[in-house]
Amino acid sequence: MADEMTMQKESNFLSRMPIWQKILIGMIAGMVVGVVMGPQAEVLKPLGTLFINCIKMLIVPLVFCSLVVGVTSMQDTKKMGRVGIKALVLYLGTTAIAISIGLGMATIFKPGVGIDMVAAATATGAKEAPTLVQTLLNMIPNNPIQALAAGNILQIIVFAIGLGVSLNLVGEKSKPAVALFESLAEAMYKLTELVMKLAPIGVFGLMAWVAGKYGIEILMPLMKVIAVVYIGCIIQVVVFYSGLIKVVGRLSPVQYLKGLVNPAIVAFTTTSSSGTLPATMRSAREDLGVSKGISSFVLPLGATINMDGTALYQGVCALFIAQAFGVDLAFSDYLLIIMTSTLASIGTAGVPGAGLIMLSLVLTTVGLPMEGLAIVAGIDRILDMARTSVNVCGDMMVSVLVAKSEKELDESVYNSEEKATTES
Ligand code: DAS
Repeated sequence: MADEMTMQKESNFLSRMPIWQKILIGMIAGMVVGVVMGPQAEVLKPLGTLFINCIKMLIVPLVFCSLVVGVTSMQDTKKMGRVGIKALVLYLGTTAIAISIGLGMATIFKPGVGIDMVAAATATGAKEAPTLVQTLLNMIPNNPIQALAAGNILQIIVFAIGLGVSLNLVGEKSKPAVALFESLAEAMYKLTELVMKLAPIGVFGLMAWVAGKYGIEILMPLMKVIAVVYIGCIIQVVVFYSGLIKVVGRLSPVQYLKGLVNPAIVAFTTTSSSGTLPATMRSAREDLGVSKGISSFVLPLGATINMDGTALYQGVCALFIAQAFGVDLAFSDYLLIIMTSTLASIGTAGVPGAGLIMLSLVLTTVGLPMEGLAIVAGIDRILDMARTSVNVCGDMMVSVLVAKSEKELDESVYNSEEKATTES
């Protein structure tokens, strides 16, 4: 009887524990187990893969249904255009600031000085940068079903917006279809909630694998790069984003930072903005009071084209590689890095490691040796954790500011001390 009572108490305690504490415990436990087990911790990776696959399963149906609902909830097409323009201006502006912070940090701390690398005679080919026209044309799906099946998020966004606008224009007859999408979106939100209960276990498996794979000693020579990227990311979120929330949104930066906890941790451990989208949308709505219409429109867009953390990382790594190979950069090279990193970050997919692939664009454009990729590739997962978290924090900041400007921010939710992180 006493044992049953104890087990009951323990299960009540665990069920009452806030989800973010469970995720944090999973993360710390994973790091400890990974360091103890070393490379053998690889056996725990499937726990993380299971969690990542579950959230990947959500992405396409969640983005598609919530975007259609987001658009149909804005009957006023003019308003949707206004919201889109506000989001795009904020997304591009914050990306340019992120790159500038990255370049400034790497210029001050010079992480690459002292590492004498000699570029090989022939630089290996890099990913060709699609022209702006090509990038825009590629956003229109030839076959929307194929775009959905392939998970081409940019094409899914374009098709969902088109479908939503068309349903608005059809009017009365579209009510059953809109109702169907609304119930499908609700179902996706509920499925997200269920999948998020797996987060602590998934995070444990991912962190054990990462800690076991990298250990501590391997990171020593590259600790400076990691430190510069992480400090830059913290400045971007705690100073720049919080400052915009305070000055532009006239809202409490503390409440904004509290609302970030869940999605930031999920982004940190999964290194996937798209994969974190279900958690991002849930926290934006339930912790920060962003309306469904705004969150369903602004966040999928941001998870696809707004990668401030990636842009900051590309600024740091471009300078790190230039310093490591002794290449002097002119002012025009810095401008080139800012422009290329902005475009490269827009083109970066919200999936693990995408930023490293796009870094080759920046290196080629500025004429830096591609061998530099190999140096940073070794610690890419560690850097990806920070940059993905910033990507997600930037999306949430923009959704709050846009919702506030459209009077679609529930400030009673935004200012409440109770956050979804307090729910089990
Ligand atoms: N991991 C990417 C993301 O999901 C970012 C990156 O690789 O730079 O946002």
